[in-house]
Amino acid sequence: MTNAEIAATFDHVADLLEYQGSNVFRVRAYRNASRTIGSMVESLQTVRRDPDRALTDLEGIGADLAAKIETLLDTGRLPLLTDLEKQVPKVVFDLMRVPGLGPKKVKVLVDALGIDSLDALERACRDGRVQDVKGFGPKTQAMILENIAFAKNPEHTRLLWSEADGIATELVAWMRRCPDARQVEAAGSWRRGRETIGDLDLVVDSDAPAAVMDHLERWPECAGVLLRGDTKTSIRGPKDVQIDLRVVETASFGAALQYFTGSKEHNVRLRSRARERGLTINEYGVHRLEAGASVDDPRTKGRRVAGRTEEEVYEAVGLPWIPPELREGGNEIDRAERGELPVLVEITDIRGDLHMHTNATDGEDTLAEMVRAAVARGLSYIAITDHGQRVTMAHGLDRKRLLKQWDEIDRLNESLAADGSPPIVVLKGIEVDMLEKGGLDLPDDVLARADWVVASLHYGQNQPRERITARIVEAIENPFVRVIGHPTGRLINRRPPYDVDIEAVIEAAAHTGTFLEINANPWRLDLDDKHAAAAKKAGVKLVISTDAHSTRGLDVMRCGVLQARRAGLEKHDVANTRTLADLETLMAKKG
Ligand code: DGT
Ligand code: CA
Ligand code: CA
Ligand code: ZN
Repeated sequence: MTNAEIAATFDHVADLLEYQGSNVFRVRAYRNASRTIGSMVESLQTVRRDPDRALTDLEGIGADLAAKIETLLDTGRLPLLTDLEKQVPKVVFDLMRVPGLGPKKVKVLVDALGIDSLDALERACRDGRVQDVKGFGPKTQAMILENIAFAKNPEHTRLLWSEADGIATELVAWMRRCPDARQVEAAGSWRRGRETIGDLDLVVDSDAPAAVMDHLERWPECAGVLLRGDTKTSIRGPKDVQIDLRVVETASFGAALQYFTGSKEHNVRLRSRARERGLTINEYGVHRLEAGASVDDPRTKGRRVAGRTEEEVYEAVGLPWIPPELREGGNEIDRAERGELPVLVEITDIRGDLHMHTNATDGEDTLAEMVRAAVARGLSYIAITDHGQRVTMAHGLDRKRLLKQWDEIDRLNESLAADGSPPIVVLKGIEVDMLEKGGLDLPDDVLARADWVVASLHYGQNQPRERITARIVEAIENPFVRVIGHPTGRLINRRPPYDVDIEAVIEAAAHTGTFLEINANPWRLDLDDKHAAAAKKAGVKLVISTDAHSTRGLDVMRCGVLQARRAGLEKHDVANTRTLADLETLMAKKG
């Protein structure tokens, strides 16, 4: 069994246990194990076979889970799961794919209405039977109906970029161990950094395509071969993702990488530009057309003028190299031609992280652990932004607990500074909630004492557009609010954004000098690339934040940076690329 399959098995167990109403700690243990295993690059089998290591060294894996992993590796089955599956109706899994329907709600629906399929649930909503179930009501019924349509949309079954990235990293490392492969690169939407990925595309430079394809098929995570030709093959990988491999010779490698990186629209424009110059461009290279040669023949008889590298390909059509994140067929070719491509922000430009949680609210780790992890990641400042009191579910902070946390941060900063220049400065922050009726969940006299205030909207997400927009604009106008957290509230593949007039939000942010967040959590990426580009255009500064709920959560920064790059953001567009002193100068402009 592969890591991905074992992770999925544990997730499955967690769902079933939750459906049955098991102990929350038991459920959480399986979820954490699934997350740990899902984000591992090395295979569990390798760890197990290493005499110097034990499965129990892995975070969240105790003796019981380690034994279950061994059973899965040896037999491919888990008796516990077989038992659970017998006890729980199959329909439960389909229903849980509907945004907002967790194991508990599904159980109520199944028990009360005898729902046996997604279609049956849809009918029950239309007939008005769901609203009569205790705890549901007409609003929930309408929401379920909307979300069934969302769950049925094939767009919403695409992998998150970060999930695809875990697979791509492992795959590329495997292929680079193939003795016949000279160069190996992943291309397609993964390389362009799209928020979701349909399939993975791999380009390999080799003279021995058959050997390279055999090597791919021997990958331990390969779950089946879908098709095989002379120089291309497709397999099924973890999480059912399709992997398309293309093998080319060295002279064509740059052209193939360019072609399979796409996007299709970008390639179409590049091709027509080539034609205007008497050239053809395809996955084999750029060729100068000779009399009698056909544009439509991929191995055209023309003389090859480029193909070895991507730079060469772009140069042949009179352009500088264009970063993959910009290749979406917008105005990137015109900008490249005019020498006006942005110098995109990079992960190494990021100096601070201004949104994170500790175990004072719904985070997993302590203040000290978060600070240590931030130092280890080379950050020079962070803001601790636990939830305000409205978020009761997360044990949000009231005035008293918040001031106590801030005292703790004061002491921490003093001890960090005790030996001269401190490795990091910790800002006293808070993530306040925009209340359903307007206003924030902590008073201004408390916020006035904060170094950094994030305002977010977690409740009343189904309010009408004017209400939601007014709540956010009101928060923007509060003099102490520095940034709006995850401004549209969407969860990719799970929950649509709330109905908000984003243009009005951007305008208010520009007017007041309030920042807007690019939340780097791979489920959020909020603002998205298009909205972030619109914010930049309006003169708004963005803040890329991890919203980490554990030390590991700090690692998603690069997902946010990728979206910022797709938005065309440069270093100066992102507030947290500044030194703390320069950030404070920028903050002083609000008013
Ligand atoms: P995905 O997989 O849906 O997330 O998106 P992509 O962009 O990875 O698309 P995919 O895997 O179908 O193809 C990879 C790249 O190959 C695509 O971005 C551009 C190139 N490509 C594929 N089919 C065509 C085509 O018919 N014409 C052109 N010009 N390029 C193509
Ligand atoms: Ca693809
Ligand atoms: Ca593909
Ligand atoms: Zn947060």
